Amino acid sequence: MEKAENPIVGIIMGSDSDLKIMEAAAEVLKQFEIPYEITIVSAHRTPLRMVEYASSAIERGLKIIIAGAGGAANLPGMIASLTIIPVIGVPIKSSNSIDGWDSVLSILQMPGGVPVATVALGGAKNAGIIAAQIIGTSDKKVAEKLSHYKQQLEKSVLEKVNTIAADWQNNFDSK
Ligand code: RP5
Repeated sequence: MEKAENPIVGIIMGSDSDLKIMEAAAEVLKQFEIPYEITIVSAHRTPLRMVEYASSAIERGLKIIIAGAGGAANLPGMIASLTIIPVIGVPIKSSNSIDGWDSVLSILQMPGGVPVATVALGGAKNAGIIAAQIIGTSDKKVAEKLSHYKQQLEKSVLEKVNTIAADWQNNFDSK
């Protein structure tokens, strides 16, 4: 388990095969300087570890859990049933997935009362951003980094607008 000194976000996944997707969430948290831990917790294969992880989350200082799983992806929902901190679910198209919809629906279609904030298939990056946004509601430094991130997003699109406009004009003129 990779672990910052005092992690406030827990990133968990059902299998090491999910890591290539879930590492995008870790990259975002690193970018926003939010301490996190990342580990494997399987609802099917390590159910007792799952109970222990979720039920000790608050006392260990976690504020949010990002949980990714594929196929019959019940890890995020089970974690949500065991804690009151927000759970962000990342559906993963895994080797046992039919086409990814199985994982999307397993995580998304939680019954009323036990929500999992579900991102797109493979959307670990957005899970990291949502976690940062939640932290940013009470952490000014993270909020400032998020504002800067949004400004950069806008800037990069506007640069492409200018590039496309210039390229288009050049191509048009040369016809
Ligand atoms: C799920 O089963 C895991 O989250 C993973 O996406 C999928 C396949 O696991 P492996 O067979 O690759 O370990 O529980």
